Amino acid sequence: MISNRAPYSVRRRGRESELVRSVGGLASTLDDALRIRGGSWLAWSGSVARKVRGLAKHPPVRSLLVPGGEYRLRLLTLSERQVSSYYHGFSNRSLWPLCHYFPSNAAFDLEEWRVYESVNRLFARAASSSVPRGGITWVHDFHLALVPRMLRSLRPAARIATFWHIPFPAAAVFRILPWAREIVAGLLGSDLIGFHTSEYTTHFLECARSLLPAEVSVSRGEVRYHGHFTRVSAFPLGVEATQFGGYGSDASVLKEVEKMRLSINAERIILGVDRLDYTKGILERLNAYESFLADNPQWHGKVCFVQIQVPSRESVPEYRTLREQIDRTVGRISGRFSTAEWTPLRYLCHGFNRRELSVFYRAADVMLVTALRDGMNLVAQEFVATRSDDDGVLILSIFAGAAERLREAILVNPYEQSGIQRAIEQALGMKTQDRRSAMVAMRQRVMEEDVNWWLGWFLAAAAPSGRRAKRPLSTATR
Ligand code: GDG
Repeated sequence: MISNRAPYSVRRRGRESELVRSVGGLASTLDDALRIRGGSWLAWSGSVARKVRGLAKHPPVRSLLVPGGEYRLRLLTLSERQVSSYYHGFSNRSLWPLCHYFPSNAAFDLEEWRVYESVNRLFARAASSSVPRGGITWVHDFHLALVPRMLRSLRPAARIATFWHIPFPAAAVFRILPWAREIVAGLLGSDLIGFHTSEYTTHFLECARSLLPAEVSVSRGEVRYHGHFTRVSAFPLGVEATQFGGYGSDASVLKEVEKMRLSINAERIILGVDRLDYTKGILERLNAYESFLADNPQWHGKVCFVQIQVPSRESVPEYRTLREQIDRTVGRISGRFSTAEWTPLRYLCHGFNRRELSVFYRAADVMLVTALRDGMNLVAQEFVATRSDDDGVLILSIFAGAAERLREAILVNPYEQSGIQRAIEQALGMKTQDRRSAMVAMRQRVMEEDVNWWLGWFLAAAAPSGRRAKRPLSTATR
């Protein structure tokens, strides 16, 4: 496994260091899979070294056994400059905004690109010593797009599979990136490239065709470039559905749900859960809620919108500005509508673990996911998985990858404020029977096509015989 962040962080305890597992998320699932299969995981340590001799060319790689000793974690130390240019810079300020259709938020800096390239080379070099014989090297995400080709040149026989976790935009947008060709060529060092949706897959293939002298079959999802064959396909990621479903019917969780509903003291609860990011459409959602309240006085005193927001990327200026805008908007709405008895909005600006999130998911009547673009959006699927009561309404952006799987949600274009407002009105007025039939249909798919279904399918497709791997029917058939 090769990814930017590791599933563990290192904590110092006097002279000793200890590995602390990150809570929840896909990393934990992949960690579990490696524990079963064995192997190694190469990632940036997450910390920044101020001065280490020879860091730029030969960074120290710390090799640690994960607790229990099932596999090795190999952690790369990066310098301050490397982290700021490769991670905060090129990854988060060039690729991220462009892939989410925000070219105006993107900055393109030659120096940052060069550092991105050199850090990708460090990863490829470090990985080349642990390429498994007969096994798969799995590269994750946009931080490491050049690694597949670099690793291929060092280890021509390696079996390399890459999963891209964010949207892949239309060729007309991706071509804005001055190094678009290099990124596409870099990814094509893989034997398999996976995306969340068929739309992203097609976009990537069209980029390969228009930017490179490559033979491309869009319909078969195949590329031949410099004599190397790559299969490109959609593998929509699922969630830890069994765990969330379990929380949704756990007696102690349900007790907390009751307590939460009593303390929020509203007939209906609307919920938003996001990492703070301009791609998530938080501001758009708040504005729509404000106009909903302005136009629907009959709901005053009866509805509460709970927005959970986990701070992220605070060193990138766009994120700091957004945080200020959201803070101001929340203040404006609360000030405008709150009364001594009623709080129309609760704003929780910190993270929660899976069990705590499940209490919110289960307590909500309406879940609002209004991402302006989102590779998949796991939160929407987690909400559905938790609803073992088959109740609750999901309002979902058409620009989230999850909309392909959750077609029975109330689908909205998040760029249309009045559309979000109408969806809120519709959701609050929906009959029990209609809520149930939509939730039952969505839940069946989320439970069947869970993260293990995805993992098994992707690994089968990544294996040397993978060209014949078909989409499995469901987890039940594994
Ligand atoms: C990227 C792509 C794609 C835990 N505590 C909190 C919290 N978590 C967990 C959630 C969920 C995950 O974090 C968030 O996943 P999302 O998919 O919603 O969003 P990104 O972080 O942007 O993830 C995305 C994903 O990669 C996987 O490929 O789906 O499109 O952008 O599992 O349970 N989340 C929040 N608050 C917490 O307190 N918001």
